[in-house]
Amino acid sequence: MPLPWWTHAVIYQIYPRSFKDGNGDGVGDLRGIIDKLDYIKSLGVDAVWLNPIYHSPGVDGGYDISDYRAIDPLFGTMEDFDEMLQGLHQRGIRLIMDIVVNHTSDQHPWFVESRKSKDNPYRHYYFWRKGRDSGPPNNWLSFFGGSAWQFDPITGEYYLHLFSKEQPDVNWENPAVRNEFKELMIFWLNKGVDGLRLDVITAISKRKDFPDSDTSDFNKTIERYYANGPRLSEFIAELREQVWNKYGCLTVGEGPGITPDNVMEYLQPGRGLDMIFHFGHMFLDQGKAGRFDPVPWTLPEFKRIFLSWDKALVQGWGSIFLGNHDFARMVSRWGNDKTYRTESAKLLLTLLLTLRGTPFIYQGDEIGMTNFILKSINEAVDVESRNAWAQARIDGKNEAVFLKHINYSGRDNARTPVQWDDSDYAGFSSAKPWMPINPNKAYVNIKSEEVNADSILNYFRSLVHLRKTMPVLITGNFELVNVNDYHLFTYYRFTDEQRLFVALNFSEETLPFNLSEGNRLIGNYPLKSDLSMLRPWEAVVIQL
Ligand code: TEU
Repeated sequence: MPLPWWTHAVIYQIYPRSFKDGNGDGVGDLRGIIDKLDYIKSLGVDAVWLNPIYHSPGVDGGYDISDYRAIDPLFGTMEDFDEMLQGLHQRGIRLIMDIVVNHTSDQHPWFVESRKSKDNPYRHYYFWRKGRDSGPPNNWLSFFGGSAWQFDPITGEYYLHLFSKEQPDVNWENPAVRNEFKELMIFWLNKGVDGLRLDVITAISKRKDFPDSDTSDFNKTIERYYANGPRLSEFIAELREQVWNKYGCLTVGEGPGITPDNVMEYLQPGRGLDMIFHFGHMFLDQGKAGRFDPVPWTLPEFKRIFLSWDKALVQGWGSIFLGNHDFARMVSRWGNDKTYRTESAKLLLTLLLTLRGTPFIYQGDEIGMTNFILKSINEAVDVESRNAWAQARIDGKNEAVFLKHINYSGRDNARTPVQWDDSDYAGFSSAKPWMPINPNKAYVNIKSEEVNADSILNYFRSLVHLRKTMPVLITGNFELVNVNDYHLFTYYRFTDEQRLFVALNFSEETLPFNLSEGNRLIGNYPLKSDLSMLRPWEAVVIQL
């Protein structure tokens, strides 16, 4: 039986407000995407995952939705959407829409009604609870700092919001809510959308007694209290049976809190999701207090995480990503964005495109875009950074230290406009963009990469071509070599017919290494006669 299209796809993530501005208001939009359809096609990718473009007050970059069936005017019109979708399909590119299933905006009509009175028909679309000892119902904390409960004076009760207080969690225990979400998924699938990315789907089943969390480790709290609720598999199976099977659409769930031990519960053939994003590596450098509590990481830890997830997903299908709109730029986080930006960006792309599982590449990572350093916390735009600093200030944290944390792991890093050329606004817009342009657009931009045969962009294209011409990279087994090596990430991909070896030097060292076997299929340094060493941040893929 042939594997479904998404198993051999490369998927490109577009964060629309930072991709390309098509109407000169300084914010990316659908017309901007339409202007760049040929560029997207030139990457060789098979699908686009588009972050939310629905009506939203914009508290959380569009993840606070007030109308799931309407395009926010910031991004354009439904006609623009139809033109973009048609343009993608004409180029053989599928579209995956982002459906936020865990919460709505507090401006959504459902919530506007729900908070009006305790007997309002929409009251139980959300979670309302009485306070405890004149405080919140339990000790849960929001991802964005502070309590996960907001007191509402109209009815004197608290409502749950795992994210900002403007994002009340919806109640999937309520069949009416489940039907609402089925209907809105069907609305977009009827428009011809090819897949759904389901935001924080692992949190939609709540532990209805809302027990206090017994750990101060935030990622443990997510795993034990927010995600993996008692009816999660059941709710996913209901969507599979009543919606997704009818359309044959791709479903990829965002899975904070899942583990290698439980992931397959959510990927059961015929009952589950097709793929799920895990956060093992993405939370690796987060301490007990989460994103703004950075801790050092080591390459062996990084490799062990990939190994454990590859083993866990042998029966399922993995998704591979090293960055997205929620995390720092991959070359700044995992690579060396100073002396070896080009080499390490290519190395990370080699990892992304040669592991087992469908690779998701985030806009701008194909040219090694880097983090953007804020000079002051006041420059932070993202609600997660701003709320976290507000809480940190209450807790008496040092501003300079916190700014360092925000510059290391804040989400604004990934949301500076895509750098199309070296002009004032980097070819992103004709007006001052909503977010600052990274000054390195002078030399980090698509235009200059296009004309350089050795650019990161053209290396990425070659990697995509390699992945599409080597079935072993799609279905081949994965065998990690020497997990304890602190500098080298090396592994085999093999089937009965083909065997590849990938060697990645995650260091500034030149290391002895025998490269004499086989023939090199791709590498991020010029070929050399001396095949006895790996240069700093050198990546090679060898056919044995
Ligand atoms: O992210 C949810 C999530 O669990 C985290 O991975 C994410 O990093 C978040 O910032 C907490 O640190 C999804 C969306 O990708 C994110 O953009 C939204 O802010 C969030 O849900 C709420 O919808």
